[in-house]
Amino acid sequence: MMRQIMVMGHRNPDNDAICSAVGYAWLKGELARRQGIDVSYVPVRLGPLPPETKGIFEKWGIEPPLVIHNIYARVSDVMTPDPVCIAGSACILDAGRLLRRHNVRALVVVDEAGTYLGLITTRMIAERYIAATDVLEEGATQMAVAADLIESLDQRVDTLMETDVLEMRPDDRLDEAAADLMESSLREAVVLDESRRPIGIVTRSDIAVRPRRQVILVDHNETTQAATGIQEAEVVEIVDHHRVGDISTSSPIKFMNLPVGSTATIVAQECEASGVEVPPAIAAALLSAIMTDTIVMKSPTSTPTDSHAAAYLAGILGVEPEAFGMEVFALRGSDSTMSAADLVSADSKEYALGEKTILISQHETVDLAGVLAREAEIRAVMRELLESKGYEFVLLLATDILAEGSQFLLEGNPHTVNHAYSIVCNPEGGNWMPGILSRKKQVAGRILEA
Ligand SMILES: [Mn+2]
Repeated sequence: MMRQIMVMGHRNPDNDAICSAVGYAWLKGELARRQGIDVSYVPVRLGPLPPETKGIFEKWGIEPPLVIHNIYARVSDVMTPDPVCIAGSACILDAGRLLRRHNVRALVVVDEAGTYLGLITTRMIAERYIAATDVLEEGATQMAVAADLIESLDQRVDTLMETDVLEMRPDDRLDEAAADLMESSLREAVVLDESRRPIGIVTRSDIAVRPRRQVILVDHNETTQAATGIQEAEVVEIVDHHRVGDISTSSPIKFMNLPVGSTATIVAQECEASGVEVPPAIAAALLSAIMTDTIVMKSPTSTPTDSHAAAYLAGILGVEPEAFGMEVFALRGSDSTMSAADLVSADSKEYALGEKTILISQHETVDLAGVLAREAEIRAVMRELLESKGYEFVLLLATDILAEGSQFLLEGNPHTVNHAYSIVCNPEGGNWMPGILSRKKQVAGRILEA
């Protein structure tokens, strides 16, 4: 099977997390093809597509990455697929021939429709032969034993097969399945599909070495923002533009972390440096991500490197970067059709603040008054999150792209935010914070250091 490396962005994916995964998976695949390396790079995402991403993907015919919920190793990662099968009505002689021809120790027994019935192994056949010697002990002649053995060659497989076999599904978590197999009396388990057809065999030796899924992280490098099970995976590369977090690796890896406006900028830079010909769809996805992360280059996180990358991608598309950016924001749709829950959660990030966890959400808008008109509804959602997740506080930045500032709405303990900005958080109406556009540069860091 071709080695597969997943390229994934953070939880609650934003446009940059998804487009950078798509763009970087494409670039790595292209480079691997050039070098004749047999690896496939698969972009995945940990949540729904933001509306602007959906719009861009539809317009440019980009396949949305697969959604995954965790990256635990699965039974399908270790099973031997396409097991050798034998009909229940076949005889032991046939079974013996199949075992020898395929050089395996177990056959899956199926009925005429191909449905799973049981398992027949070399050990079961050997036991049948050893049982024949019982006749000898009872004083029978060697001829009688030989006759019994000859007879057994015609015996039906389904009279000898084991039916008490551990059954697995390909998507079962490997750690749990492995524990079950160690406790099972047989050293093999069968893997069945939904219609109970055998699709694989797992033996104890298959689980002796636990495989680790290989992943490339883009747009994050912190455990709390990564897929569940990240500790079990092997992180082989990181491309990011956030603070250095807590992901650790056992071997040296390529870790590209730059203080630029978007991860897509770094991906674009890599494309340019490697001299590949970027297809327009990939250029559009990457450019859209630069534009959303830098709020059309207005955010203080935006650097000359971002402008350069945007110009490079816009050149491929024959567009003007800022105009393209405004079109991307227009794809987000209006705030009035967005639920308060989406408005609070669509772009929210958890951070560890000492022993506590905080949530900082951001909603970028061109209609701040419209958002604030729904304050009561929004605060109710924030309080619900605060209680259900046990956050120290939930802070929403309602960012006005045109006025270039953010309204802070806070639920929970305001102490840290009050202290960080020398303000008193208003429990009603919130606080207008002019010039604050970047959660990362102007909010998260400041709060974590306060
Ligand atoms: Mn980003």
